[in-house]
Amino acid sequence: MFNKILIANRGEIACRVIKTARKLGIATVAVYSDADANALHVAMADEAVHIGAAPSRESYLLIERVIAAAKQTGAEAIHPGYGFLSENAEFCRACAENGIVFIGPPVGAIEAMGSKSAAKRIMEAADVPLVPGYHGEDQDPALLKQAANDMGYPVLLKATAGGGGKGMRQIWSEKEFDEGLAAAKREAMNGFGDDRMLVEKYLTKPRHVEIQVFCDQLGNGVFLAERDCSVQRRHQKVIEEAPAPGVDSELRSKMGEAALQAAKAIDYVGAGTVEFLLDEDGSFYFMEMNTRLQVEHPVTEMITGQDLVEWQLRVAYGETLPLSQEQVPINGHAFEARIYAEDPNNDFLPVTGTLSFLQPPEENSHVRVDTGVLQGDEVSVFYDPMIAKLIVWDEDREKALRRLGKALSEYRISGMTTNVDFLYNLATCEPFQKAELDTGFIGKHHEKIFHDGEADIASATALAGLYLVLRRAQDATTSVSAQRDANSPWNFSNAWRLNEPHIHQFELELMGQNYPIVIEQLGEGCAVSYNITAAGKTVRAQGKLNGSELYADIDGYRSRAVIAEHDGVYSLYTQESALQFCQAQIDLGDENAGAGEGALTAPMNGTIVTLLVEAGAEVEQDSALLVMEAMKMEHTIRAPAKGTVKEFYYAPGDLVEGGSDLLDFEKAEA
Ligand code: MV4
Repeated sequence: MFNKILIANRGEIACRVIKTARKLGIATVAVYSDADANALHVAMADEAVHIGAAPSRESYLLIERVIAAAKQTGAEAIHPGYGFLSENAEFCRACAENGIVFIGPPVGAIEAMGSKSAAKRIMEAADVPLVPGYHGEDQDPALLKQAANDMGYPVLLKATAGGGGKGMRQIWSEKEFDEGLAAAKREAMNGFGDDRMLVEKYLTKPRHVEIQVFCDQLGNGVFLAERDCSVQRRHQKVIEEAPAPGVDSELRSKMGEAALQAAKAIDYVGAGTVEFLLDEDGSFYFMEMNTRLQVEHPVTEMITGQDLVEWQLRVAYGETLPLSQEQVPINGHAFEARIYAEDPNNDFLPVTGTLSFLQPPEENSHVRVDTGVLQGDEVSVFYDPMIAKLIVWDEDREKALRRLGKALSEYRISGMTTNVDFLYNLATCEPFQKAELDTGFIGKHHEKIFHDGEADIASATALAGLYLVLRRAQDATTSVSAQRDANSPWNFSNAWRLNEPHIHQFELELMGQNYPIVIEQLGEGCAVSYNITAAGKTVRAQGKLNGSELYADIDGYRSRAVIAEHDGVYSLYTQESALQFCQAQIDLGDENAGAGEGALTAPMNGTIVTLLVEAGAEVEQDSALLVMEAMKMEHTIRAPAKGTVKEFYYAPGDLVEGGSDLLDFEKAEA
């Protein structure tokens, strides 16, 4: 087995390959760009070589730099991962020319699959089923039209030089053909500099079902079941699963044998994926073949119990396949959801930023997280904004899907927008649960998936208010007891006159709206409870804070939430949702906020009960300054910002009129 390999990639796949190499006792070399100097894959590798600036074309795509790094470190082989140079024939050739093993297929296989139309011709010769159509060299419009008429409408015009969904045009009737062909040719010439077309029967509700194949250098080949990747958005896979719902063992064998025929037709070696369009009637048609390990390979690993990177390393080293076809097991069901830094409510535009809070679900035999980032890392503009792949497994699809929903609800990320909520909505919507899959799924069920359904504001504000009042109690106990005699009855945040309610007031900013919250504190000691009034609703609440965990009971409904705070913004994660909120800033200079310049006024007529800090004290925002009693209720007056209490205007026992200035407060310099 190899002693040392270089991973010519970054992010989660680089980390993933390093893990298997480490398992096999193989030393690893990472390569990294300026932007990845502190990346996880660099830290995980035994050695690392800087190969250039952040833009991929100045680092990860520079063949000579990658080869030089391998030679500098004595790496015997290079794993290309996916993307970057993984399907680059020139790179594959450069490895061979430098005596370095390319962990992947022979260069001829890469070249054969590089052209969509050449690939189709090879598959046709190998009796691999193709969509009925025409993909010949003769591009006479009359011939193309005759082909369309012969196969029947609708047909799909595909630019030969296109791929990944680019350069396709549907033609629904003969009278549309001429204009449609002319438009498709213009677009292809503009987009690819090549206006050659192929014409195919248009499958209106196909599924994308792909077969994992593996071939060794000794002529052996097996298929490791299939994956359903129909849930895509603009040809980007979103959720993948294995095995494909509704594919029985007979259809699996047919597709698997067809995939192996395709692989054998190009003398394939290594991990490969043959993509098929599966029609509603069970017919399947070759779409394309990918000559690399796919992003979604983990779902195959979970149902077969195989480590496909280990297979790649063994096959590249010249070993025979670890299993024969009969020995390939298929157990249970697996899903993969791709966690992205992108905004589903803004056309999925990628977002950048710092992962200020990153708490994946706990991993176990059912939950796997493949990631290349840690809390505090930047998601930059230079690379694919994938944060992680969340993979789950269970005995059957229903159980696995339940695990996916739960794991997604436990994936807590703040510091940037992600697609986690979108994935949760998708995984839990009824059509997906019923496996009503086809490549138009997301478009068809848009309203179920994108429901930015009014987060239940009342419960959200109640939870937020409960958190803030418990946090205040915690802080008050810490700060006041630190400042004053520990035996004073005022020392405890929950110390007040028996049966006299204590009022807290907050102003929350939540989803761009301000929500005033009034919290009446009742009971004392461990029997503390609260009447929380917000968004027009009053609930009875109690709870406990344990670090970043909030155990809440709102009107008898008990739940657990996790709170992260960053720069004054709180992210509150519950089983159902994640919400961000912050305390609306009270502008000291704004007399409407009830606080004159530097002073704080009595909310109503009342009596000063106690002063909680000395004049001259420097305090943090929200520190308790004094307690006054009004209308049989106690009010704690707090510091609206970090600053200094210059002077109290009243002493305990004094009567004050509503609106009177109570003290002079000087806000700290920003
Ligand atoms: C098709 C098709 C329907 N009929 N060909 C999209 C990109 C490339 N993978 C081939 N694609 C399709 N070819 C015929 N004759 C529908 C698609 C298609 C698709 C295929 C797989 C996964 C997602 C897709 C999304 C839109 C269209």
